[in-house]
Amino acid sequence: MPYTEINRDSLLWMYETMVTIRRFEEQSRREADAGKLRGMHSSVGQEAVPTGLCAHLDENDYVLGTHRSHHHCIAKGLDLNHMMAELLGKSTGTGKGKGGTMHIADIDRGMLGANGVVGSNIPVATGVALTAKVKGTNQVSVVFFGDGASSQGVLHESMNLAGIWKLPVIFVCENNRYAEATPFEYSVAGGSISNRADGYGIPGVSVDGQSVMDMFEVGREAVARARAGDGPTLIEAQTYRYMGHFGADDPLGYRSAEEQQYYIDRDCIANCRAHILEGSFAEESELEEIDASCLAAVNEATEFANKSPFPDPEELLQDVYVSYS
Ligand SMILES: Cc1ncc(C[n+]2csc(CCOP(=O)(O)OP(=O)(O)O)c2C)c(N)n1
Ligand SMILES: [Mg+2]
Repeated sequence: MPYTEINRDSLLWMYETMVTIRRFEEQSRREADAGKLRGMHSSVGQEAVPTGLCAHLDENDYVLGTHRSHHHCIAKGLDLNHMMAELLGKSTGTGKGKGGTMHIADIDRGMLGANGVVGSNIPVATGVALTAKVKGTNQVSVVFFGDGASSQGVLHESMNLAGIWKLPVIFVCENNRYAEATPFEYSVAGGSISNRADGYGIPGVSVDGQSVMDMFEVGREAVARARAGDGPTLIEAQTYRYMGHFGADDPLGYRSAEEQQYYIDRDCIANCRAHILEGSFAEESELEEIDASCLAAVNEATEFANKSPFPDPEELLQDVYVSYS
């Protein structure tokens, strides 16, 4: 794929964002292994997908995620300290510690929420796009979801409405080849998710989700299309999660070591690093400085989160959607 508009600043931002996500996820895993959080779904391996897309968004645009959403939140610019605190259930977290890993949201930064109910954010993002269109705000709504979620009826209803009303929504399927232990080949009829866009008269594109440069190109076009009022795009990003579904499962129980290695050999961070160096966009030493600052930021967030207090039990029923009093 020809890379038309990727300048040094964009490339370095994307490299930094992906390294930050990787370090954050490794640390989250350690915190989970130490028993400080539950239900952590690692996004290691999938960093390029939201990074290449979010490079085209500003803070007024919206992102909606899934149960596996730490990478979406970081790519949308959420504060690492408050994210890590949310994971550990602390009062300084994005949701004051009541949401946890699967429900991180920061409305001020346009992250309308991760969500543990598979597929549920797809129609919400479509409604958000409808609001933007009716109000004429020029905002774009991006929803990430998995290959498993792609067979939920709500995606099809949403693509239909977004198609007829030309809504500024981008449907991004992260096809990491598995829904828990169920392989994509078993659960997706027709062998392609992007082809499903044809039925709704909207563009559907399959892209190498391990290449942040490819994601950037496809994202640029989809965001421009949405902003121009030309309607939605369905992006199927071919990617892979390196870890188990949620940490406690052994992925080698349902996939081969050779398959895992195939994707690890095409790692998005190594791939971007090579692209930067080969194109002389930066020196090795500059990348090392970025690596060090990403690690330092994650370490700082971990310290902040661990030192923060748990919410007061008196606050249990505050800020919750439904309470019994
Ligand atoms: C409506 C609903 N059904 C089932 C589940 C249980 N569940 C949690 S994650 C998951 C698999 C999702 O797979 P996919 O959409 O491919 O996302 P990935 O985990 O690969 O990121 C399932 C079935 C759920 N959380 N919500
Ligand atoms: Mg999946």
